[in-house]
Amino acid sequence: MARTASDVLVERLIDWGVEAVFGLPGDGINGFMEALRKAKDRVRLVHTRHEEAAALAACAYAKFTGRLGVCFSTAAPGAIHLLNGLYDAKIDQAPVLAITGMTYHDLIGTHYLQDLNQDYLFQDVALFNQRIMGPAHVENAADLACRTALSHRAVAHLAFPIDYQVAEVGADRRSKRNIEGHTSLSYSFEPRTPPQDQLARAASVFAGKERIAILAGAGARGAGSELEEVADRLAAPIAKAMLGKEVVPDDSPFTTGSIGIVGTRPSSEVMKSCDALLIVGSSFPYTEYLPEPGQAAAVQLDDRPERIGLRYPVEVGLVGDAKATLKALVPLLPRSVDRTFLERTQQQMADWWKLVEARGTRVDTPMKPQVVAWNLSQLLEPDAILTGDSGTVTTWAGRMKLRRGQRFSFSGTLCSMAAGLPYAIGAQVAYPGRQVVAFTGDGSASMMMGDFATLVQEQLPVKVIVIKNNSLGLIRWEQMVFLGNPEHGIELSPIDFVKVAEGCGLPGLRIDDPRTCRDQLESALRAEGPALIEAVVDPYEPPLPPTITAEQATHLAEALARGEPNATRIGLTMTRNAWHESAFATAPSGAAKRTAKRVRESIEGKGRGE
Ligand SMILES: Cc1ncc(C[n+]2csc(CCOP(=O)(O)OP(=O)(O)O)c2C)c(N)n1
Ligand SMILES: [Mg+2]
Repeated sequence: MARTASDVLVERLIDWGVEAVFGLPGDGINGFMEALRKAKDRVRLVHTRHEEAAALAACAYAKFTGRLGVCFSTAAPGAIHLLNGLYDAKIDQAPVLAITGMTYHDLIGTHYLQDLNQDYLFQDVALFNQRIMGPAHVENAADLACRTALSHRAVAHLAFPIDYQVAEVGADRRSKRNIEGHTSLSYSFEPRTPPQDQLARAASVFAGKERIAILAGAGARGAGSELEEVADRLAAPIAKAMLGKEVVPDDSPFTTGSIGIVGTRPSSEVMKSCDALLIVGSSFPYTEYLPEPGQAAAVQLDDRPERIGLRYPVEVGLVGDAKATLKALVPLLPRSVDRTFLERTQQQMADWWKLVEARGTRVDTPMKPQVVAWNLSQLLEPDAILTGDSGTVTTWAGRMKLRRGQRFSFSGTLCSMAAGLPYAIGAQVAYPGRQVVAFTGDGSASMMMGDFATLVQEQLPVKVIVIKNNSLGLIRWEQMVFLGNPEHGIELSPIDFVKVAEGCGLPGLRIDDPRTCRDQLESALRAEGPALIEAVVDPYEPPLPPTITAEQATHLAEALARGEPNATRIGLTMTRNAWHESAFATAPSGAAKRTAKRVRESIEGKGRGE
């Protein structure tokens, strides 16, 4: 059978080490499908139910492995569906290649069916973005696409006209200058380290400092042990941006866990009081959780020079690979003899974890979402991969205790809803032998329900935990706490996810009793294939930040007074929580008590509102 341009592309992808592609076919990509069919023993087709899931899964595959994630779609609508996942990859710097079908090469731009200039459309998202112009163009374009995506951790896109997909090799006229075989699979990547004098300058910033803090992000993944060595040397606690949650395990003596609104109180405290800061591989956006500009002498390590100084003024910027640079930096660092700052932080962390346990072992009903998170973190296998989502669920996941060897990621900077399940699909394809758990909200799950069936179809034993509060929970709190408005448009008519799961062919289990939560979770996690756990939780449990500002408390009180329909339930929940947590130094209980008082006052005087 004649060799087509699609065969060349698929062979080339295999040569580049691609083992799986995520997508769903259509008339605009069927020529490529045939090449995939012919190569099905060497490259896995992961058939998702939505192209967005395919792109997000490819992104997660790339994030978890560092290898190229590949997704594909038919022309126009399929390509448009890919975009959200591709933007996730662009923004979080994951190497992803998208292959999209495109209308017949000689009908482009003629208002033909599904005639969309996808290369124009993808111009912003893709760093490498080309139309394939015939069989002789495939290798050149594919090599550069793969090399660009990998070396820049970026998105590459190839738009492939339908007729060219099935064009026979040799049928097109190769131009004289396009010498056959002139491109290759060459790809060399050397982790960069800054020059020695720059390292010495960076190390000297920490001399004489007594309260050094470290902020670690996604760029520090794989450099955990070097980072712990630095932390030990400098007696410096490590606060982790959510994308860097897996950098060092939460049971490391050096970490204060997550930072930011979803983070821990000790992370906030170290940033508030540090006199020096080391930022490693992080563009953590919430600058209000960093030291005040001018407060700390800072060093930033990033492999993107343009990101040095992005969020905090730095004295020395180190441009390089995190692992290699930290390794070179360690011997130059002054050894902090005074370990008071670290030890005080460790005491606070002990209190924090007790608080997390207290929240996670409450037996009141409706069940607190933290109970599910707490039990899950106890039950996860030592090498489990956890994927998160956007919502109040981000807070519950952010405060889970990840142990050494476990991994975590989510759509971090784009913060897209509904990424949890596709991320789990990508992770499970990459690591078939590991336990993979998606921790998602009911709003997100309802956006991505079709891909429950992907778990069955593709035999991926992913466990999906849906935190069901019948609302877009995070938005309720944002409307009230950030703007002082009563909630609006955030309720969700309840979905029976157990039935949906069963309808898709996977077992479903409902948990609504905190007393049986652990046992039920345990049995669901033990299931051989995929399973869905619907955890019915208290919709009024606030995702409390580490500390509550006066402005936030005022806004909440205003919202309640202005006609928040669930004011009484919210008031009661917050009062009860403040009482439960009053013994913990790291709870925002001082502030929570104040808030509860204002809430009570505003409920009593509610009639005076709008
Ligand atoms: C695609 C997308 N749409 C909207 C948002 C804004 N958003 C962030 S969280 C959220 C609510 C998520 O609801 P759910 O999944 O039920 O989680 P919960 O907050 O209830 O835990 C929304 C609408 C977003 N981040 N992404
Ligand atoms: Mg919800």
